[in-house]
Amino acid sequence: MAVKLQRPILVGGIGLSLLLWLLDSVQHSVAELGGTTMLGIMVASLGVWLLKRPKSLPPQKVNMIPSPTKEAAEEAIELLATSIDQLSLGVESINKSEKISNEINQLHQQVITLTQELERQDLSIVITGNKGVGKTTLAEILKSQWISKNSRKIEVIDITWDSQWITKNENAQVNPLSPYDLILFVTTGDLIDSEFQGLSKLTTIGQRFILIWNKQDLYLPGQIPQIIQKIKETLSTINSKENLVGISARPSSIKVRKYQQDGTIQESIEERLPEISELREKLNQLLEQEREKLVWATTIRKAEMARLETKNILNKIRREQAVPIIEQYQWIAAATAFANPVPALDLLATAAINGQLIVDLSAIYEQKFSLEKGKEVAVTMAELMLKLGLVELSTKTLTTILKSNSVTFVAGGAIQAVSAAYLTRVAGISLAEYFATQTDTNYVNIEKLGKILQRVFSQAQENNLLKPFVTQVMSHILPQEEKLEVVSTPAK
Ligand SMILES: Nc1nc2c(ncn2[C@@H]2O[C@H](COP(=O)(O)OP(=O)(O)OP(=O)(O)O)[C@@H](O)[C@H]2O)c(=O)[nH]1
Ligand SMILES: [Mg+2]
Repeated sequence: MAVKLQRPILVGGIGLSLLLWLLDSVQHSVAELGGTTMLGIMVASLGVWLLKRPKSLPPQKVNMIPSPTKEAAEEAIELLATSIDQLSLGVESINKSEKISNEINQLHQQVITLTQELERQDLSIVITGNKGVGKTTLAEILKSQWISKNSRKIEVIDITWDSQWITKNENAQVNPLSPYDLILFVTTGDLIDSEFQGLSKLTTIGQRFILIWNKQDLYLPGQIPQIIQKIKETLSTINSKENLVGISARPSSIKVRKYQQDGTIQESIEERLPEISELREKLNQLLEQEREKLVWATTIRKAEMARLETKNILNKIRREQAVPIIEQYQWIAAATAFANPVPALDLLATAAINGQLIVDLSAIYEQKFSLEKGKEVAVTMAELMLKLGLVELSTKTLTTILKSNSVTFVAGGAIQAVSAAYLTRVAGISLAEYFATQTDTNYVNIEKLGKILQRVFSQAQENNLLKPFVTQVMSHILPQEEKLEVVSTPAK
């Protein structure tokens, strides 16, 4: 995957660093600088900022999700209950472990908890943002200056932001921020691309946030309005213009020099108080107007996460049922090809991918293909594997492995047997993975299946599993005496 540069949206990184450095070096002696000098610095820095300012960003397309309702939350809980029922049914026929029984019990309990949570009065807030932006400082200030004065119970925690939560994960709603009602996303003014992508994604999955620009004390007052306007422009592309507030959770102290009447200079350090009034106001307003909606949205996300967990458990159980079936067909394919060697490319059509295997797997995943459909999919898969070059590649690799064992290679049909078994396995595992993600029963998404095939195939190649696999296939098809030789012949 291409690495995305951390491109600042607002201000060129260098320009801003220069500005901050400039500021840092002047702020301690601000008091003694004349008004003209200050003006000069401000004009110069603004110039740097304007010059470095990138052209406006192309508007991002964001799917806005509808405002959460209690009905939507109830529906999400119902959907969860249905999938738990499906899981319970799925394990009825098998000898389920204690672990699975516990997991199912916990899921049932979650349905009850979530239903009660629809009326929840307490609120939870998570502060996130990149390292060092002032998350912990803000959490402390909020606790002492806002939460303690609030009649409601409010929990606040802080977690460092990780953009991989949402970029690496196709189910973006499964992230550590999901269980919280509100996200306070802290930056220090320079909104970088990955932060914006994060906010954009949070919007699409219905996670409410306030973007907090902290450390405003590091900027000159004249710069702040323009920067705010620019961030708001960016936020308006995700309908979140109103979600920006500026604060200084712990402004730096400043050194003040006073000229005494006798001509001496008296220096003192002046501490500045935290400035979070805009945030407090925003939070109060949010609590007053949207508290219930925040709770419903969280309930929806939690129900959705639990539903995905339920699905994962079910798929794990199904997979455990699928593997022995795939293995069974694998040995059949090997034996058939061994007894009846055909050119490698014909393997697929004859033995490797069996329509009946597809029917059996589809039954495990509740997609019940007819034999006719199974055969049709078998042909499609065979064509796909040929097209993707998997047949050629695996034949080559397996031949190399077999050649390192002269005895087995001599045995006619060995390469066909091993290839047939291997391709059956790759096809079977891929299908199982495909079915696991599928809800639509009768349509096969070739593109998606192709991607899974390639992934399963390359995983098997990487994991060094081919050598033991070859040995396993050979021990299944060769008579007893030859088996001994296979084992004892050292690899060349
Ligand atoms: N100038 C200035 N400094 C601040 C402000 N808020 C926090 N800081 C400083 O920024 C530094 C980092 O603050 P933390 O609260 O530890 O930041 P954090 O995001 O929790 O950091 P990590 O946990 O390391 O990711 C500390 O030195 C704070 O004093 C502010 O408003 N202005
Ligand atoms: Mg911290």
